Amino acid sequence: MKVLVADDDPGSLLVARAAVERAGHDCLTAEDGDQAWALYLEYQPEVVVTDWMMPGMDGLALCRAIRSREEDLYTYVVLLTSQGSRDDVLAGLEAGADDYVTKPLDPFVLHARLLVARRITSLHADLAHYRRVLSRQARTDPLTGLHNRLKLSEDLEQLHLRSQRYGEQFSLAMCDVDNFKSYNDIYGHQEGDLALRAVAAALLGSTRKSDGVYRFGGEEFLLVLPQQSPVRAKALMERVLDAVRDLAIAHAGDPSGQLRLSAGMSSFSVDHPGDANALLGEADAALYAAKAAGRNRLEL
Ligand code: GH3
Ligand code: MG
Ligand code: MG
Ligand code: MG
Repeated sequence: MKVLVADDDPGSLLVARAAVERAGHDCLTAEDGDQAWALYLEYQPEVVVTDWMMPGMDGLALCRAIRSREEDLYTYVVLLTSQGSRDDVLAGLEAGADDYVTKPLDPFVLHARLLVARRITSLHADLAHYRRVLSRQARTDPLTGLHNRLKLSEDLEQLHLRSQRYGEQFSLAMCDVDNFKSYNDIYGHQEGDLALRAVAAALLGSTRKSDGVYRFGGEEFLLVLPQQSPVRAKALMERVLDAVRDLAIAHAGDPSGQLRLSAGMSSFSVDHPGDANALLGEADAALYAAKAAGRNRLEL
């Protein structure tokens, strides 16, 4: 681990450094709170051992600053307090310190505290890892691997705010597989699942990295096309529909004999500033029109 020790007493720093290094950790030292804060920001140590009374930022302020800043990374904070200062100990633990050691510093005691620090920081690292995994999972559609509707609502909100602020355009396209119920009826649900995965791959393959591809539900996919004029978005969507036709998935229940998509598009601009839900509704209405006009097409 990286251990930062902050103390304005050079003797105390020496003892602490020796103990930290003997325990097999890297030691950074600071002679006051401000220097400790700067080192903390630069090196992100897993453990901070800090004196209570120091020039500049004191141990309490340092502890609060660390707690207010950390996100995924947990810092284990040990306060160094003088004997008999019980109030300081309570105030320190309330400010977010994990533990305290009384001065004069006993190297053995610090070594023991570092064992605990390692266990706690590694638990926090596991926790942060699982949080990231779960967060990604919660936003991913398991069948296709595409982003799901939760991720869509978050991304769309962001994009809408950004586009409003900077006066940028974006387009949405709601896509729906034609006659998919009969595809399942003819080929079975498992083949249906494979077809949906193939469609998802075609959507990803025919859009840019900056475009968003989401599984909206069942056999419906939503494309988010940032910073695109309706004209360019329309051209892109024609290529997307082509890409799905080019998969050439046989579909006896479709008049063409192949699996195809219909899509409806809506666009945001300063002249047409609907909120995210209104835009989704417009794309859906356009999709409905595409279906009514005979499927296998894009409507605006
Ligand atoms: P339209 O051209 O009007 O869209 O006709 P459709 O048959 O595609 O429309 P409908 O909404 O009636 O049918 C959608 C079908 O999609 C019904 C449902 O069984 C199927 N479906 C939805 N999700 C999945 C899935 O995850 N896997 C499979 N295999 N089928 C799914
Ligand atoms: Mg001091
Ligand atoms: Mg549908
Ligand atoms: Mg359909």
